[in-house]
Amino acid sequence: MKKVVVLVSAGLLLLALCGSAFAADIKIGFLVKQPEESWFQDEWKFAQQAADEMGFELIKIGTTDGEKVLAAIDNLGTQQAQGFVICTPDVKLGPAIVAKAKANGLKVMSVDDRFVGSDGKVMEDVHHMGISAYNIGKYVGETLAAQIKERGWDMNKVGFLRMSYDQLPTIKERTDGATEILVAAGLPEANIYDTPMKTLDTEGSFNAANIMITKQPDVKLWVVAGGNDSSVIGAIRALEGQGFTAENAIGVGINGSNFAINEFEKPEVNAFYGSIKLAAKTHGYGTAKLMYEWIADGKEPQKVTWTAGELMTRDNYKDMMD
Ligand code: FCA
Repeated sequence: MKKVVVLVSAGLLLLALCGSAFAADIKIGFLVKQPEESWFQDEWKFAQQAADEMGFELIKIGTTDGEKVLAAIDNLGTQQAQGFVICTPDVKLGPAIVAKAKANGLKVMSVDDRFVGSDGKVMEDVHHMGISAYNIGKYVGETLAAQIKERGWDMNKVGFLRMSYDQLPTIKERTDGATEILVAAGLPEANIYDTPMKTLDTEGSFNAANIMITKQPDVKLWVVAGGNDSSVIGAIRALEGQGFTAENAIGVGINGSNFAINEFEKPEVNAFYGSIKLAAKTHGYGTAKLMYEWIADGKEPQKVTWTAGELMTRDNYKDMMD
């Protein structure tokens, strides 16, 4: 009898061990540079959806600087994760991230911000999902140009508050795209007020814009573009502080997540006209799924995927919410 019990228990143990090699044992990290930004909260939310559906464990870590990134990758290694998706706080960390991942036996895929190698070129070997930044920037420019026209403003009198953050290529492409379209629509080059932000957040945008607007008291009509919603919303707050409203200022952001929705839900219409809503679900759920299939089925994702966006305004935001 004793022998039977021992055999049965051994059998059960074996079964349990075999079972544990499947989905339940797969751990995937999702590292983001700005965990307080609604865009990244959306990515996490959708990645969690993938984890719940597919039965793997998602480890979410906010990695706001290089030190935190490297510590997080070691931490994933210790937890015996098999891979991670990352939006790095600095694209130049690419080589260090790849080396750390390798040392810990982890697969890596970047999202949003693409790694740049020591030679200054994008690291094409690393799997990546990003937005078609230049086209989305052009979409911002087209939206602003259409609004200028609709209001009958004289292009020569419009100032373009370009909230730039050129150290991040995906952001530079966005502001370049918007600039190209505005100039093609007749905006004089002299009316471009390039306003570099120290940090890519609402505060960085507010501070930079505030100084620029104060320095240009002769500009009575402003249009604002930047790399994302925060870059534009900070500037809109600075404009409001100096008396500008929807009557004489127009801003169009990028992301279309909660930061933009909050603006549309304010009872009074303000100068934040719209946002190009990006595919947060594809960036969160999609990348987590690609990583899962890579680990579980050995199915390597395609090297690079570019996603598009759609204009979201007060008129359509409710229909566009995920
Ligand atoms: C960058 C920006 C984010 C978001 C993302 C797609 O990482 O910082 O706000 O626009 O690209």
